[in-house]
Amino acid sequence: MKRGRPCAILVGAAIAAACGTVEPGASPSNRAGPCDLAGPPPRDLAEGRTIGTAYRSVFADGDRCYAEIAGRDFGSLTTEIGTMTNTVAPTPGRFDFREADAVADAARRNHQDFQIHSLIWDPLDQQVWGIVPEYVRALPDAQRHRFMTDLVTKVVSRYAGRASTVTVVNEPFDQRGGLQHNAWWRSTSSDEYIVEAFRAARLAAPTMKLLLNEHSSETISDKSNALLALSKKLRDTTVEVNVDGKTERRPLLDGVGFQAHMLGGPDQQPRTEDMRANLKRFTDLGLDVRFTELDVRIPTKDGRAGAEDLQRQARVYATMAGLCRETARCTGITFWGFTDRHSWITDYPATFSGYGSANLLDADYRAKPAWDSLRSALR
Ligand code: 9MR
Repeated sequence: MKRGRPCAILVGAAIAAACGTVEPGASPSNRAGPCDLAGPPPRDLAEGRTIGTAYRSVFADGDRCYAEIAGRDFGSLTTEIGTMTNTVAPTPGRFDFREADAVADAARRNHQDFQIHSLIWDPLDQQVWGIVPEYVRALPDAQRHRFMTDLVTKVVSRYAGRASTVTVVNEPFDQRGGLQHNAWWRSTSSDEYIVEAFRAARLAAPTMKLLLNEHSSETISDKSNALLALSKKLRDTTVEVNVDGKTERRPLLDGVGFQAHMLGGPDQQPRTEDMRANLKRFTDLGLDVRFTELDVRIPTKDGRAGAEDLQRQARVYATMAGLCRETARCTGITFWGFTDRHSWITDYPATFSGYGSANLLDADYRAKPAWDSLRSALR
């Protein structure tokens, strides 16, 4: 990933010279400090909802703006990689919570909500990421299943009382709505692994909000139909827990996370009405909904986006914010990063060839048109 020199350590004219390349449509740098952004921050604009961002502690090293903006302008921090299997359980018998703790600590310092993400996930199309370490894959089915429930218990109980929300299972479906035959699925050859992961999470932290998370399910499709059916099953399954000294039964599921990795090129947007109707199917079950990984990638040439694409991107951000605002059970939005300096879209150019510039701020932390359109839509 190209990073360049952190702009935040430069001052005055040196910022303009070294951090140079202003995107067309980005706000001019008439700001007092390199990390300043005009107007009220998104975190203050959506009453009753948390407007937050994914966070990775290493990005704050030597880059003041990353930590400052994440802490000041957003209402929640979510572990971007801190609670994935390969981060918390990299080798047999060893747990590593340094990254997740760092995100939790940053959220506490900034008086923010803290959310943990993507606990049980094994992306078949990105095996190179090694999310499920080899030693876990090699376990016999029953042991791998046990490892999974123990892992959920360990992580969720560690953050009980600190994290408001956890996306317990991420991306269980393929594009046609079949269950992905990944390492976790192989333990039970059915959706039972999902039910058991949720049961372990509920028992470990009865009041934490438990979410099921998917990508490309924002509209009505075979995939979102399957997600709906599984959500209903998890909602209808209850488990006995103890809350404040009282025994009660709680459903395994509180809500559904729609990742919302959107496209901002011409004619690439789903119909808003279709997304609205889809969300309603989930909230009608009494479930919360949340956009959990929102970003909007747009066509770029040599890393730069054009003015029209930036304007269309601004409209897509506003559409998603508007959808959340009008949906009573939408708990808010998590952006999958907030600056083009650190974006998974440009981290994987082979996957997203010709696209980039997906976040609200440019690589030098200047507001893009989306920053203002988002804030207007949240008000
Ligand atoms: O943004 C994350 C990226 O930096 C990591 O390399 C990758 C693998 O650890 O995970 C990315 O986040 C993913 C998220 O957890 C689930 N949905 C898809 C996101 C992008 O792959």
